[in-house]
Amino acid sequence: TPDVRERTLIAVKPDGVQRRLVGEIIKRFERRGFKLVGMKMLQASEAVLGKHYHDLQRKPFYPALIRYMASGPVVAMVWEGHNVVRSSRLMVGETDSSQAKPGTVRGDLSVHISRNIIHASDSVEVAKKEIGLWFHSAELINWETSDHSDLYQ
Ligand code: DGI
Repeated sequence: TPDVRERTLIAVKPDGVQRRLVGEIIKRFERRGFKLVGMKMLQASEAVLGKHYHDLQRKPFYPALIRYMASGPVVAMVWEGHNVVRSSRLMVGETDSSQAKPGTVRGDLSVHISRNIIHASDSVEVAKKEIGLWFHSAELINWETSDHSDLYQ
């Protein structure tokens, strides 16, 4: 039986919210068959963003990245389902929007790496850390979808 409890953090970045792409992005994950288990709009603090992008601290683009991510609201979500981390990365596309394939969120909706509209965790381990950073456990809802047997064996 497939592990249907895997979770990932998806965030619509400030440019995605400004461009009114929240609904479009949610639609893609819903239609794929993933389950939304947490969602909130917030303006991220530099403290959270510093932890979230800890590994990029020494990159030349880091200060601009933090400024951009703190510049307006983001919509943070936790999505659940079989292989959701890997599948989401495929749905989101390459980091550099100009290399992202058509059919992906970035490849359909953005043109530059510095404004790539969406975040998706890049491994199951990282997803656990990021979900813990962005959400309190009480903000995540355990619920059953009525179409489970249409999505999974
Ligand atoms: O997991 P990703 O978001 O696809 O990529 P990442 O974790 O390597 O980088 C995090 C974000 O940092 C990415 O979504 C956009 C930004 N970034 C990464 N590399 C560059 C960059 N921004 C600029 N301007 N230039 C870069 O080379």
